[in-house]
Amino acid sequence: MSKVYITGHRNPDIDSLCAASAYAHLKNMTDPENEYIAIHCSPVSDTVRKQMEAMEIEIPPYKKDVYPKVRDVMLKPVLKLQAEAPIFDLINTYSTDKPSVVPLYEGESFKGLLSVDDITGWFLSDNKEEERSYDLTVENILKVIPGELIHRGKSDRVTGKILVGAATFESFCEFVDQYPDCIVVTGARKEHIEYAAAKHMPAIIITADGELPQLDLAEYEGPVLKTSLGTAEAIRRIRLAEPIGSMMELATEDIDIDDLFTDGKAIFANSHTRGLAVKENGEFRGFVTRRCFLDIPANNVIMVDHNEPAQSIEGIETANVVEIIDHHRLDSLSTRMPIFIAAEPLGSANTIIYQLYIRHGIMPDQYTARTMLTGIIADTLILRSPTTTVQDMSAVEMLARLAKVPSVEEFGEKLFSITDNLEIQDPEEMILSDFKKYESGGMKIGVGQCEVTTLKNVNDYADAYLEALQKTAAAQGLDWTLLMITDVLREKSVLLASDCRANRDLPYARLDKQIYDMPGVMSRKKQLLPVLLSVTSA
Ligand SMILES: [Mn+2]
Repeated sequence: MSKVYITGHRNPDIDSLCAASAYAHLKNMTDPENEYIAIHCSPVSDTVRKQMEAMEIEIPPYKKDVYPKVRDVMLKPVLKLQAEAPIFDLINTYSTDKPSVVPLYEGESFKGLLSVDDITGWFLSDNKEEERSYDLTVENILKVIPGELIHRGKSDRVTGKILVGAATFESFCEFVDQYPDCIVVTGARKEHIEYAAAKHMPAIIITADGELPQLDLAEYEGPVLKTSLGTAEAIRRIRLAEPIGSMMELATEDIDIDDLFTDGKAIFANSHTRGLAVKENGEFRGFVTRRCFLDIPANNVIMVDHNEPAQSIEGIETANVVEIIDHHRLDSLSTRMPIFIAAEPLGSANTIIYQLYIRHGIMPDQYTARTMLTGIIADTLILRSPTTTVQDMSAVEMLARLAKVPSVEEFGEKLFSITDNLEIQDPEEMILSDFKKYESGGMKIGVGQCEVTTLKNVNDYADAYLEALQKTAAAQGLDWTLLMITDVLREKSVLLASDCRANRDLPYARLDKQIYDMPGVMSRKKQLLPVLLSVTSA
């Protein structure tokens, strides 16, 4: 199962947000093999947020970028080895699996990554010429040497080298006197055992099959274990009773789960480390090894309501674009594989998505119908914009029925009434909430658009907005900044313009100062833009 992110364009509008949600819903039904996740890729303006809230439609979650992350290649720990467990357990694990690092735990908490280098290092040092001393727990000894504890002793820990009681009693005694801190491994020899006990050797392991002779261990403080293993095997195993944690030489370095893939790769390129612990808010989540960074992963993305990489989520150039659903001019990216594209010059991306539901024979549920209806109503200005097509109208008719919306008109008025009172909004924010930039005749032009349900009170706020247009022009380095305020019910607009010589050439009646009347004008791209281009190129 792979994840596919569905995103609308940057500075998301209602059509974009609704299209991502509605399409993810359809894809999850028609392709259960994969997981489709609707997202938005740049902050949602306050106005759009309020409109979505008023229409009771959820905004898909925010995702900043689709660059490959450490998260995308992280390995989840399958084995949970306790640092206190005997090395013997680790060997059993390695014979079935051959990981280059193994996470070690202390209870439930992560202790560090044990690497194959640590393991090699331990075995090399264990087999060096000098005799080694072992630091063991009685619990671990019992885990690696099957047998019975016939005398418990006083401590749970045992430290010492290993001495075999194979010699005659006399020479054994000499050994014991010479090496007083050894764990004694011997057969069922009463004299040997009692001498070792009398000399307080740290532990005694008796390798014997049958009954033991009567032993006097009352004064002895170390543990005595009886096993049916042979002496050679008991000695081989006792070394492996050391805790796994004792093998770890270096502290484990961390990497954050949301760090970039390329940053993780760079760490491995510049160090000998075998693995890094992956942390999320300081909690251990998994680990990465060198192998994780051999191939760069790509996130799957479906672009809706846009097709230009420059308008898309950050990192789109590293992603695998698998589909495009759009109603804008094409200026798209190239792909490595053939992909599904549904591009039609309709009034809303949601109309195309509605048609895809029909194509798959799936009736949208009430909520999804409402989502698509909202997208179409928003983009077509309640079907009044000249971008509106017959398909948009029939989609709205059907979706309104499925969404149980009795009056599309009232539904639309509710949507646009949210921004109605421009007087109480922040002028600069409103200008920039839906702002597009163009270049023509050597001039840089910026045009904002706001939709309202009445233009009666324009004079109350026009001055503040004219001033804000001036400020916006300066802040953005623009020669001409305009705001189109559209009455979606009466199908007309008022245009506010910053100081510019080109104002004189506008073919609209001047109402006051730099305020113009635009009866019948609703579409920025279809009606206003051609006028602006012609007056600036003249
Ligand atoms: Mn759109």
